[in-house]
Amino acid sequence: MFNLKEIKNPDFLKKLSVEELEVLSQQIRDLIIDTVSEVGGHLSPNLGTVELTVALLKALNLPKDVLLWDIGHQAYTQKILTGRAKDFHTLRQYKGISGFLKFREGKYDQMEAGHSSTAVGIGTGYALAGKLQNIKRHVVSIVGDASFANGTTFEAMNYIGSHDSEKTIVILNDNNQSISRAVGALQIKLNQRTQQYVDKESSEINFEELFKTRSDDDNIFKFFNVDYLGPVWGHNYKQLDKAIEFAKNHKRSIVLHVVTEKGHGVQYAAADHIGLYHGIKKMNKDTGELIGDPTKTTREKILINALKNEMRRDKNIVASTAAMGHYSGLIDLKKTFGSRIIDVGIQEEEQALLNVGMALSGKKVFMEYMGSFFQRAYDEFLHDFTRMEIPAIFALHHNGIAPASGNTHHVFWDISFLANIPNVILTNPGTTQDICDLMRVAFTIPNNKNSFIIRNSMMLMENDETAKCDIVKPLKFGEWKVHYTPKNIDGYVIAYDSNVFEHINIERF
Ligand SMILES: Cc1ncc(C[n+]2csc(CCOP(=O)(O)OP(=O)(O)O)c2C)c(N)n1
Repeated sequence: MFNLKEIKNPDFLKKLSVEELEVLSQQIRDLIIDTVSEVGGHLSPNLGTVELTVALLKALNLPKDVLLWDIGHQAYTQKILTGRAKDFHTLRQYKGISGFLKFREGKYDQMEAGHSSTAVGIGTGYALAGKLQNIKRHVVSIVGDASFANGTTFEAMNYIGSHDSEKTIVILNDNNQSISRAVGALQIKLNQRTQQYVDKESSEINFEELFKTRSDDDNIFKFFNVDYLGPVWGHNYKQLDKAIEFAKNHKRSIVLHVVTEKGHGVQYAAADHIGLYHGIKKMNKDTGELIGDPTKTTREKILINALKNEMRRDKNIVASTAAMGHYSGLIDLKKTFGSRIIDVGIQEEEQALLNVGMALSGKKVFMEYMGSFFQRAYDEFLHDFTRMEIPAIFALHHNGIAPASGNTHHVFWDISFLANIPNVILTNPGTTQDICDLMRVAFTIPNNKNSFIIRNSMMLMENDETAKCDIVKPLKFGEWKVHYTPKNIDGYVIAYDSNVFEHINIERF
């Protein structure tokens, strides 16, 4: 048994046998489950990367070598093995351990993120700097299969393949899932490859042979002039050790295709393909029962319910998401509206451009984004929608401060970056009934030439959380709602969002 809380750095891993590594992995899994079931956090992505992280920390010499986790939501094992197990109970709390990589937590966190698909590009920078500074080190970027499909990763691959002297190792952590079901052509291809070739049990794989045979295959990485090794099973230490060693000794940049299981080691999490255990609040760790009813009405769900009414009323409306439709419920509308509901995967820019084409063909386009991920589509918003006066409706969910996720997920920059763009109507419902009313306004403006934005707050109004949009009263432009008039007026508070009600309470008491 290991005393996880006493681990200061991962050096001790180098001496451990496979049996000892397996004991350690179980202890790490237990700590992750114990902690996340109490304080919340990313569960299944972390259960899926325990062995991969241990094998990498054993094979590399951090922080001399560079290990970059894309998004960083799956790096709990790295935190536990680099001196942070003792503070792990503070996960995602004020002044506690962040749910993502954070420089302030020490030298082992070599990048920061929260948004996807940046690790491979940052890896190219570390590799180039290594060459310029004449530093001999390994640079390893780990990216999930869903995040691989995002344009930023492809831009980095395009760079890597034409810069032979800047070697990087890209680990494709392929669990055949995004938060929920993964989509897209890359996913289909990878899945075919995995089904055909992955061998979970073998400890006798000859990696020289594997490299020669699989690299001859028609694969997208070869097309980018980057070598390929895999697939290997990411929960088998014998395979992982040899594959990582091969990648380290290989002279050229290489993609190591590691197949993992999201939720590995915990039956209910491994069986989940909806995304229930991707990120959780609290849970009964024995049964997997999620505490704090995840089906509870949220403002996203109210907005999507309003959308459903609008889509029934107007057959010309199409609605899309970028891999987040299970949170809002948008993806559930697929049963009713079929191909009028689109999930493009983690491709916020493609989502915008797809909708430009549809709008130019006469469709009424609705796009939902989690507000902070909308930053990815800023250029398309300005260059392809508002500049050309193309009418569109955007719902930006989760606005406000994101205390548990932290500053990568705060949604308030949008106010300043949207408010100064012409042809934008920026709205923010106060009550949940306002959401219904605003949705009707958005879809019925005659000859609209604007992008109509509905910022949708993270907060849930206790007093009217059941708004079902049965009755809709389109709001008028430029009209005020007076919610409360005090007897002695010394000044006014003008507010928007659900904060309106907090201001009223401050004033009253
Ligand atoms: C730009 C951006 N869009 C959306 C998200 C929300 N998000 C967080 S994790 C995730 C799924 C990532 O899937 P994958 O890269 O395959 O990693 P896995 O969680 O399966 O390990 C998504 C969509 C994000 N973090 N960043």
